[in-house]
Amino acid sequence: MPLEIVRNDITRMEVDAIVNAANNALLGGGGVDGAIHRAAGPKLLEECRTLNGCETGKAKITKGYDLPAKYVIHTVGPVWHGGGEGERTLLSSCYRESLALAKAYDCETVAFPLISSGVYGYPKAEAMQVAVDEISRFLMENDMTVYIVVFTRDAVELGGKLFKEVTAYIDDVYVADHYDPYREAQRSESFPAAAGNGLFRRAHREDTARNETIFRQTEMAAPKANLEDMLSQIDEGFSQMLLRKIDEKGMRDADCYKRANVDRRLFNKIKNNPAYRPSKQTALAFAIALELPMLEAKELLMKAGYALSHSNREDIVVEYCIMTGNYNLIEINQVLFRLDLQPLGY
Ligand code: AR6
Repeated sequence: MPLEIVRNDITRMEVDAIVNAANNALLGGGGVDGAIHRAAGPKLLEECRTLNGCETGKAKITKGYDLPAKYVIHTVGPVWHGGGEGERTLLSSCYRESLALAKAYDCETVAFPLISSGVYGYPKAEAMQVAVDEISRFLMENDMTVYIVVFTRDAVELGGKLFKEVTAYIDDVYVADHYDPYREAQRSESFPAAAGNGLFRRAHREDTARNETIFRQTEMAAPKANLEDMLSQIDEGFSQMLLRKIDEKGMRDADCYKRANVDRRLFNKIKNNPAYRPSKQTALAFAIALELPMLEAKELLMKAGYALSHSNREDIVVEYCIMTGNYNLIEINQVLFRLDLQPLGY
């Protein structure tokens, strides 16, 4: 997946390059800087001494030494002074400069911590927004897998308006869907005085009888099915519907798969194989990228053999976003991440 938010210790990331939130001297420090130097071993400091420091907003690269990563990209984030001293511009520049270096060194996978969001005091939710904006912009033009790595305790502080709305919606849907009148009636059997108790049981018996009659009538009315005929009338598949929708929207393939946070290889697999069955996360990601209204989103999902269900919290999040017209996949993934749910993409 081109952009992924993960919860991990960045020193354990098996990627081509990890990014260090360093200081101007580039001679080590606390936080993620200290952790990277400890894990890389003393040779990292030796190489850093040859770099003559680094300006705020810029980046320099070294080898990774004992780290699983081949390179460390050292960037210096701004100290937070309330937001009025160009902090956002400087922080954006850290991501841009680091990504440009990663590209120049042919890195295919890069992991960032939330630069400036520790000792330097940049509010975490805002630091995350800058990271997401800059990385997404870069990924629109480049093929790379970029991870934003956050510690568990960081994640708790990553708030946001959409997150609050979605959690409220999940609560509502859960309350509505888990209110079962029959179970309520059974529960209230131990309270003979409860009104309506017998009514529920009778309604249940009547419903069951009615359903059985409808089932028998449908069975009798159905013409004799012929399997061969049915197979010859197979519907448009996921891949076909996806390509048709891309055309109808006047999008380029790349616009669509990049918006879906799906990489080019997977998109080509889907494109070249009409019978390809993507994962549910991929199918949903394309529904979001295409900005499909609810019915069409459900149809696309169905083509891949899936449905949206209220017993699934991921589905409720996506449903809420489609209903409210929020088709920003990265934002949706941030909410899914905070809720410990699987992100969209693949
Ligand atoms: N993996 C991933 N994230 C981490 C890790 C880790 N191992 N350790 C910390 N973080 P900070 P800054 C998170 O303070 O704000 C140093 O002393 C952390 O929770 O490391 O840019 C430098 O030498 C936070 O969200 O960097 C500088 O003097 C984020 O990484 C100064 O701190 C960044 O926190 C730089 O401050």
